Amino acid sequence: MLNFKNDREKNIFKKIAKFNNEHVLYFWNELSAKKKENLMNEIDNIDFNLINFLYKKFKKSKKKNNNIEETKYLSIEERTKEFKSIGINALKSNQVAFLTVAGGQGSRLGYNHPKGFYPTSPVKKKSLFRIFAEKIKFYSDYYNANLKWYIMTSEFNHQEILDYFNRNKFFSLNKDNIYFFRQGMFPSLTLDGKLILSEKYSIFKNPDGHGGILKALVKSGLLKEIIKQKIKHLSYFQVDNPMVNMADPYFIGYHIKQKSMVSSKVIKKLYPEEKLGVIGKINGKNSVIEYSDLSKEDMHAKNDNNELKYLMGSIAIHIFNVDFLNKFTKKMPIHFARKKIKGYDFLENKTPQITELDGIKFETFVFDAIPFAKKSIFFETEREVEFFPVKNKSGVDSIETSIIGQSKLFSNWLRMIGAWNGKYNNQIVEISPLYAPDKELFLEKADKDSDKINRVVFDEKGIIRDKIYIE
Ligand code: UD2
Repeated sequence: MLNFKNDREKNIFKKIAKFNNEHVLYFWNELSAKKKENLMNEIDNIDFNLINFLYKKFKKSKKKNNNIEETKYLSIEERTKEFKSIGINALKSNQVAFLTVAGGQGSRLGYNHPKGFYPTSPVKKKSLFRIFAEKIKFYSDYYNANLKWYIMTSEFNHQEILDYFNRNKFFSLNKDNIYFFRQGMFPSLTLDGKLILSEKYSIFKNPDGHGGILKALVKSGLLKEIIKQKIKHLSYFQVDNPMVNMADPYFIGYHIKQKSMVSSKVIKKLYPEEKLGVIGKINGKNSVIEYSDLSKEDMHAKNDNNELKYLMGSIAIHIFNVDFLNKFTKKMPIHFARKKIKGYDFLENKTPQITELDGIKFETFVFDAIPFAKKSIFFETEREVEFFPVKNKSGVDSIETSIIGQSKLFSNWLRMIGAWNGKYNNQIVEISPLYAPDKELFLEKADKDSDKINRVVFDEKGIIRDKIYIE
């Protein structure tokens, strides 16, 4: 028999009973007043009608062919110097700011801290956050600009990330130029549509997907701030890719020249199942169709040249026009993912225990804004230059593949200035972003530094060293 002391408690029970979720009050009688308050607040904040609606949608959902038509993208060969100079002007005049999404749980990596702390650079094992910070530091100095950095966190990791930046003295960036803001959370459900109790007094919620970014920017007041600072374009990237070129003047310039509202970098997929959203038109509108929403048939479809019909994949590097974000009022579609979630099991005739439950996570995706944009563009980049994500413990997109990819890329930069004459033979190579964060800037600087670089690359006998770090 549950004991409810006052009207508030009784009303909470009524609400929860109406939606058949009484199990979340299973431990009610043993909770302290504070814990009861916590649970009641959480229940108060749940929109049960929305949850029921989504659950019904989930039950009916099946992967369908999406009637995707092909769409255009700017190929690497089509880049021009004009884009570069437009991009550089925008960077120099502080019209561009950076936006990183770091609110995810990184469960695939099996790492107990926020993914941004993960040691990722080949030699110095710099964390992802440090690598990004050093790049931003370089660009700020190089362009003599006051470049701002917005980082989206979630309840899972907000404080830990803040403490980390504080501990590391904001990696020598101006602390006032870095902003942290939390995304929203959404309750997960069991496969039979029930809420999950992760603690006796708390309901399990997952971050609401990177599509929650707009809501979070508005709620935190940062969007207003961004507009006030006359920032026009937000260069968006995920926390998992150390080689992102977040200040790519060609991409920024093309985005501006085309008056694009949302721009996306794309690469050629290596194989049909590669976990990249593919680009195409749906109902005549540019879109990214997430790999998990693509039917098998579409995934493997070929065109007349026997190439994959949906070949170009998004690598989650975008530029958003601030004015577009400010006027955006559409509701983002919600996606479902089946996940293992830790929570109490409520099996009959058994005291509930914490276990791994089969659950459903609801999320929104930031690229679902693309079809709502009056103008959007896709821009090709090279996988070997810009895409070495760290997502899995081992195998594809893991730290091993990332380190090999980064080392090969850096050895190629050295080859271009004549400081690498042999084969790449599993050497571990790193060029600090503080020396040069991308190829063009490296070539510009390294030409004058060849003696120093040769001393780092070769040993006394003129043999390439196994570990090379240029700073
Ligand atoms: C993402 C893209 C995929 C492709 C690939 C390239 C999605 C849904 N898919 O796949 O199409 O471009 O990247 O690497 O994005 N995050 C949050 N809050 C959340 C959820 C995620 O900030 O609620 C962040 C997370 O910290 C990470 C990024 O978003 O930086 C990617 O999330 P993911 O791991 O779910 O996406 P992934 O790698 O399957």
